[in-house]
Amino acid sequence: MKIGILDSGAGGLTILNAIRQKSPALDLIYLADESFAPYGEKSPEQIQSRLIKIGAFFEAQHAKAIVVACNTATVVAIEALRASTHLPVIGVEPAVKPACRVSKKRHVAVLATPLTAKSERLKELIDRWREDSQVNVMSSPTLAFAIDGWPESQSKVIETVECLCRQMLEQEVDTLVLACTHYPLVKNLFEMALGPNCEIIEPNDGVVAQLIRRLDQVYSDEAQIDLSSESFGQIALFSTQGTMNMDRLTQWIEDSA
Ligand code: DGN
Repeated sequence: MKIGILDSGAGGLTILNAIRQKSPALDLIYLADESFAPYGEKSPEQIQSRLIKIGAFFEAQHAKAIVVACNTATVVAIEALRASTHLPVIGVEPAVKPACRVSKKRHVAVLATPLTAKSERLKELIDRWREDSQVNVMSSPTLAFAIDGWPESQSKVIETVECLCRQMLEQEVDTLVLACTHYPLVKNLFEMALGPNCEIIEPNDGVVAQLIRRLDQVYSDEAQIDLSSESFGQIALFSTQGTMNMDRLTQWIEDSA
């Protein structure tokens, strides 16, 4: 059973790896929309029409479900994609709920792209789950794109992460939500800059659980065969920028597995 996974670049590979670990028999088609990156600087309408095209691509590839492995695209365009395809569509959302539950000092930071940071959906999640926690929303217009440029952009990535983490430490944040799928690719840099007293929350587990639930609901017996098998399915990588970044994407998968 094939699953289509999309992101603007390498970030969604963190979700691909999580799906692979939980359900290795699924065939995974990954589309890095690099010619249109970064999504964080586009208008919602631009991302919506982009996702509708990518949905049609996955349908043509005979995918059985689509995972929008990008917070930005989820908050601004998932409904437009759902309206355009008969396939189940699973998105990724900022993990505000688990963060507010684990924060001991009741001080959470959510780090996202500018579009996610100013979205209504993030506001709703914070209003719903914050209770007595203070939740600081922080955004970086450059970090996701810089991560896509790794390793050439390494010093820029390190400098940006350190600068953001300094602000979080000054504000005595004890729980950080990585609300862009690119950021877990450099989780070690956040861990180094924040030290052991700050918990870092990623969204992967929730997305995988939701995918499995939907496959089970929509395809029942057929899905069960793939979900219970221990054999390995295939991974196909596509980039809208052509083939030049394939080696780098493959390397990310190996490094972050
Ligand atoms: N990985 C995307 C996200 O989760 O928001 C980054 C989008 C972008 O291109 N900046």
